[in-house]
Amino acid sequence: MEDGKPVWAPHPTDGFQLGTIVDIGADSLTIEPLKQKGKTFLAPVNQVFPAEDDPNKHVEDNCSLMYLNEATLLNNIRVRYSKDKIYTFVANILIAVNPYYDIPKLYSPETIKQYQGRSLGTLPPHVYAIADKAFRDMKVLKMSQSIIVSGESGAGKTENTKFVLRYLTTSYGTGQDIDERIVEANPLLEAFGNAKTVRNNNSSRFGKFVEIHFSEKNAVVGGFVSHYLLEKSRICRQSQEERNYHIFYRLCAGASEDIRQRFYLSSPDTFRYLNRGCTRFFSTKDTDKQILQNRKSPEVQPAAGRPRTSGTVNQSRETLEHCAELLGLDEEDLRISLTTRVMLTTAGGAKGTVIKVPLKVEQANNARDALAKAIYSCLFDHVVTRVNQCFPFDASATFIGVLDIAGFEYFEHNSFEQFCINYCNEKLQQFFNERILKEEQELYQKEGLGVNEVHYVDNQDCIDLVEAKLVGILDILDEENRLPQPSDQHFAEMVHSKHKDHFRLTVPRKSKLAVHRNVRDDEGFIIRHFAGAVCYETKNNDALHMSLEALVSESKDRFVRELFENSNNSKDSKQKAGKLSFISVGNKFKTQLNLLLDKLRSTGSSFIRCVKPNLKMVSHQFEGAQILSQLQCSGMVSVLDLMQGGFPSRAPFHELYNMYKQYMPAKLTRLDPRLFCKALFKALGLNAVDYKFGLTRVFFRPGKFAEFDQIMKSDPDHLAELIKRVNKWLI
Ligand code: AD9
Ligand code: MG
Repeated sequence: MEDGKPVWAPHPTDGFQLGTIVDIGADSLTIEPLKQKGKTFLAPVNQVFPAEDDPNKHVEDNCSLMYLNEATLLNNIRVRYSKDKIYTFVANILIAVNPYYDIPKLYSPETIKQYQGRSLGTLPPHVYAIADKAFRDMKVLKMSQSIIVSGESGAGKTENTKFVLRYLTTSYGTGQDIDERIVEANPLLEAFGNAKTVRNNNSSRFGKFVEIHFSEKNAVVGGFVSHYLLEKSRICRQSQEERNYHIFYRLCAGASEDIRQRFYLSSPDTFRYLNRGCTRFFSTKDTDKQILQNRKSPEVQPAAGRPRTSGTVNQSRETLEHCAELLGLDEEDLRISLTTRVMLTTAGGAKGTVIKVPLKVEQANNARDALAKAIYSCLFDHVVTRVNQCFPFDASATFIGVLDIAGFEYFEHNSFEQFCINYCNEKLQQFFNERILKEEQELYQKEGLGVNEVHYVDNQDCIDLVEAKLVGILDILDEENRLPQPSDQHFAEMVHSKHKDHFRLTVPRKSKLAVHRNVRDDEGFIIRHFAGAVCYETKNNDALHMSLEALVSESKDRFVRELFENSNNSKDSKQKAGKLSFISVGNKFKTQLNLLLDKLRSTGSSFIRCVKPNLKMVSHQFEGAQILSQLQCSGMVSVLDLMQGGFPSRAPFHELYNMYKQYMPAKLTRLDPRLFCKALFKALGLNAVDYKFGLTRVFFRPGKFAEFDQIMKSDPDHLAELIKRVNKWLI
């Protein structure tokens, strides 16, 4: 950063601003902003970055910039976004900014055609380029592929996932029913698993991994959806401006008279579980489309028929009556199970006497809510099972899986749900580091390039804190729940006592000294995640009493009975008779997650990082500072550090040969590709520090490949001059 040259310095809302360095201190720099001459300010040295000469220039692959840092990345994305170019590559990673409006032709059938069979980088960055790369890699390497889509709520994960699925089935399907079914499973899953939140009108409240399976001949043969962590708290409570799952409002709004009567449906305002948030039937283009699509696919409809959790028991006798009827239960049994708790007494040595203890109002409310959550969560499992029955396959050679799962999150109150999501993100971040950072370094080694090792923060310690045997938080939680009197406070104490002085773990402080703004007075713990510290509360009201669970699993209604029979919950709790059935939600998720990661590790992978441009959810508004923090959270900054110190652009010898042989004299093209490149580079007088020859490809320093390409494709006069030089050098 020479004197007088423009630099990027921090800006509170834009992320960065252009300025020049006017003075250099011990650890801070004095910056004069370009836009406000004379108004100098101080900036920490490590937050000031060199800028490109032309701040309005943008590039398709960020790695072809001269300076790779978070500021030039942010600026490149900003300039491109202002021109409706929402996709940008950082090497093979795709960044996708949510445009919040339909960009004309961006996803048209013609665009789909264009991307088929084209190498990454030959066309503008696009989610289709990633989808096609996955397909070609699968075909050539005969290896399954996965595409990991990440980003915060409202960043566009689900939309991009749908574009990938649509692209693959349109391009490589067999033109049969199955292609459509894979795409059309989405509206159904979204009806039951998506809801309006303050961050996204169509927020996915579950994670999914959708696999498209292919035959030996690389044609679509079927699909499979795995789902993770449906948010259960929403069933009973929504914050202001948020809603319960879409399906409830749609049923209330659109069910036929017959169904309305059978299920005692009325306006959402009359249901306790729906009327405390927002009940508006909002109509986005999206939801209209979904409803229409639902109507087109009657064969998956039966699964949507029976969400019976709205209108649970309160003091009203009538509600109890309806609820008992719909669940196939005896009214009096249900009333007793909701208002009392069965306990085994050991008093006076009379071991095993069963007594019924009446519940306090709050406890009874919790029991009712736990029942509703358990039913809905079993119902959701059932919907996914039904969906999977719609695209069965006997045998598949390979698959392409797309992962759409919530990104790192923290709110004012963080519960077990956030804990699981963030634990999942730690695992995915580790996978990203492994694939991008570790493999990059391994490639340098394999190609015989002597470059310095790049260090990145390994988060294994954080993962161990959660999942280690016996001492991990999940096992401590299970242990707590095996106690006769589990308590939130005791659980938190156990976590702290087993991990004294753990770098990743701290006790929430009750005073202003709190280290994080999330800290509250409740019992809990703070975990220092890769993306920031989060305070978790250990309150848990999800426990479904045994008596309630036993009651429902013996319902007269076969459908209700089977819902519970097929869920793992009931099996678990029967084994551990008398215990609460939420015991292993955490450990079940751990198992699921580890299976997912094993699967991801066995596939080739691509990453799509989605970015939310603003909090207002509107088009054409780029809020730099919060976009920057998303890029930092997603690990993109470490990637840039690695690339800046290394050789981000690389091209196999044969590719360069094919690309440029047409411009070169025959004498040169008779050489084999490696020699061809060597001779060409020497003849051009390229600076040896700007590139390195590996065993199979040339590696370029940041920005140098673009320079080279420009020389090669410059005007005819210049090219003639070049050829002369090459000829001379060859003699
Ligand atoms: V959440 O974690 O599930 O809450 P997502 O999935 O990241 O979130 P989603 O894909 O649902 O976000 O996108 C939010 C909204 O942005 C969509 O409903 C669209 O209205 C809008 N969106 C997203 N991507 C695009 C796009 N490529 N073109 C146009 C888009 N609109
Ligand atoms: Mg989503």
